[in-house]
Amino acid sequence: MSMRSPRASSRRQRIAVAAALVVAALGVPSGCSREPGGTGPHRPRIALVMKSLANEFFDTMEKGARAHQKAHEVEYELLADGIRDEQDVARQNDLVELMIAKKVDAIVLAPADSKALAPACKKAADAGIVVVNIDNKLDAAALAEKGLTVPFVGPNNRRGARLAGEHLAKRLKAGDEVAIVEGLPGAFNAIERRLGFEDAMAAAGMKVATSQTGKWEMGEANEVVGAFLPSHPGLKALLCSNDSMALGAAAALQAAGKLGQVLIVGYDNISAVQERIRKGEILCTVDQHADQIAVHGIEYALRILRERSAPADQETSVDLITAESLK
Ligand code: ALL
Repeated sequence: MSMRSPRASSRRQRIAVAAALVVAALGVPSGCSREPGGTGPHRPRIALVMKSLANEFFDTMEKGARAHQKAHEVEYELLADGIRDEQDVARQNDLVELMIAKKVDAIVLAPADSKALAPACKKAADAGIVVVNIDNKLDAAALAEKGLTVPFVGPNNRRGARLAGEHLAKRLKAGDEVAIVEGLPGAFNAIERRLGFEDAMAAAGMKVATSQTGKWEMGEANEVVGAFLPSHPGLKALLCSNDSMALGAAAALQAAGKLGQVLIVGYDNISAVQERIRKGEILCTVDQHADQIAVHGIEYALRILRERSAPADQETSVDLITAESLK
């Protein structure tokens, strides 16, 4: 039979006090909600809603977020989910609705479509849920129409694409023909990347012979590039708005016997593309630090919950990745 000694119970009390001090020092949000029917404050629940988990970019994003949560376990709880297909906007909408039903404290969202997700964000905000937009910016007009302000934490995609385009331009001569492989047209970051590529090509005097969507997908890009290659035999480069599409473009060039002759630019810095850059099959990509994008959004959401303030947008970094920088 075990009896609790006064020494053991006072040790337990000391541990409880120490734990409370740690929690206080870590600044657990004061505005957090309470367990239903419970008495003590609970850790805020942050929902991370991503796009296609089949894309390494989002897998890296999720891993980064999970590592951050593990290191800040006492501060918050993380619920993470995403869609399987880049274009499944309806499913992503359902995921946001599900998080609203779960009464999370904040939703950190990388929207698959900049306009279509605005109503779900409004619904979340009306339910008192903090919404932080990451990665792909929500459409300003769609938000204004709903009378909603949602802070954006993410990169300047036009600048990132321009960096890659400028690097490519050094390998071309004025008047050379290039093609752009765009992301989904309803995504603001897809539009911005096209504009960034166009900026760089215009500044260097290149001719954009065609610009078509590969819908962010390897297979789609493979098809679209395979289809336009024969009608543009003089193409010198393909500027792809993400790495999945750069891989699809590389396969199309390989099938046409042109891999290595037509330069390829990607965006995301996924591992498969790093390998191709080292081999000289892809010229460069852009690192938007996938592992940190959601982390910045989560930290931002925690800050809003804590301070109940509405901080301004926050720009995250983009870096050019070349064979040189990978050494
Ligand atoms: C964007 C990301 C990545 C990704 C793409 C595909 O929002 O920034 O570039 O490859 O989505 O979903």
